[in-house]
Amino acid sequence: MSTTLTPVLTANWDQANSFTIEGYGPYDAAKKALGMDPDAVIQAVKDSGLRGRGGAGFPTGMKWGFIPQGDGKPHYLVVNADESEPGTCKDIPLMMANPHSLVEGIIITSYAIRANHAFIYVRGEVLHVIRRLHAAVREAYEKGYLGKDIFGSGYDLELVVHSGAGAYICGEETALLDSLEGFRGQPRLKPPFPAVAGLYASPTVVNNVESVASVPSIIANGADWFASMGTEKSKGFGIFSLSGHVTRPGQYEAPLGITLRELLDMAGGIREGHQIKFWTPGGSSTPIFTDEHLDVPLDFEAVGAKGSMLGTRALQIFDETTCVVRTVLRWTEFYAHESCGKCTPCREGTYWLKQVLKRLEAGQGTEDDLALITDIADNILGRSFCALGDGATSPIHSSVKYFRDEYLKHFEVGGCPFDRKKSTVWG
Ligand code: L3W
Ligand code: SF4
Repeated sequence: MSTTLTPVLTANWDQANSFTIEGYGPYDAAKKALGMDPDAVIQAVKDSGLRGRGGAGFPTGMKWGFIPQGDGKPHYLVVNADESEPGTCKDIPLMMANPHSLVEGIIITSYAIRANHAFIYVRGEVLHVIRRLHAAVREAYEKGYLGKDIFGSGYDLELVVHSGAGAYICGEETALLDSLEGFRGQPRLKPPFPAVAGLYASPTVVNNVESVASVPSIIANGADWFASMGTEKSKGFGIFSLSGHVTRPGQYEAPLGITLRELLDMAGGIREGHQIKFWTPGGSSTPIFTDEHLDVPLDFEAVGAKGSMLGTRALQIFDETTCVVRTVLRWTEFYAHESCGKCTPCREGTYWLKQVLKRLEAGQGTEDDLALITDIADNILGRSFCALGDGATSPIHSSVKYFRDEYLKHFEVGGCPFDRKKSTVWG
């Protein structure tokens, strides 16, 4: 199955010096882009079909094209490196092993949108990543790839690495902008979208790390090269993060549209002697799938058609030893803790979901509690101010849909029917 792998972002991860500028090589793609008209750079990214790799899949070139031109305002690029979705673990290894693909992508993106200031907003807990980014940015300045008159093109760019303070909500793009401005991170009303009024009320592109890091390869190899991979509407490649009950968990870079069955072939399958029970296609905010979804192409459309979301391709895989109720409780505790408190459905709803799920998991619930968690989730979904609230309902609705009997079993036996020692996931 290794023929299906597309090593681009991960190509040099095994090299000892992959994170240095020497290991990465000269910024030829940036040099090429700075010799092009900025609009031609935007058009190349539009033609490639690249869609945002942060979860929503919004067309990247189209987002860049929203930045008004000749408006007299400063423009900004902000890279969302606040990766914290449960299960999502692709941007951090990418920044550790290949930070220069991100820095080079930032130069190209900033040039295209006519920005002279860019920021990497990185989550505050990952000190090792922050240090690595600072080192990479320093190297790029020393080479003259950042700063004044880059490659003699007359184009100037300053790049700042800014660390957050560890709130999941700051991965929501407008809360991130508030935090970057020095305020408490809470989502802003959209519209206006950041492309119109973002950082300091100026036109701002907020892109995910992997989206920006993919840009140099598009400029170097051409839009057609990128568009030749993937599916009709989900072009190119992406990093698929396999975690949980897998023989060889890790990052698998592959064309969009690959299936979990194919990825598992590469990853040595489910741990020996066990079978897959359920999994997330894109982190805990995406409705869970079961063994009946092993052949669903992992692209935005096919996953959506089956009632979930491709999200961040965070494939968390659980075998038959795992209690789905306990797993959903864990995720819900996370959402209740991370809810920013701005709107009532999410602030109150995630708290009540947690309380009722605790009761259900302990075998002290009733069948009415199943209806109750569904009702609470229905009152959060579509009524919350931002995607965090909606995301919190995904595990609830999908687990009740596929594993209703397992919930019932808990109060039939008066406790959790699973032996936790057998599951290596939750301990
Ligand atoms: C200008 C318009 N811009 C949309 C832009 C918008 C944003 C992008 C996508 O949530 C999802 C969420 C998580 N003019 C525009 C426009 N835009 N219309 O397009 O926007 P949106 O609102 O669809 O998504 P979002 O609010 O960015 C992202 C899901 O991803 N997720 C990922 C979570 C993981 C992390 C992490 O760990 N880093 O965030 C997992 O499923 O639930 O649905 O830039 O401005 N007319
Ligand atoms: Fe805050 Fe949750 Fe409301 Fe989002 S949905 S604004 S995280 S309270």
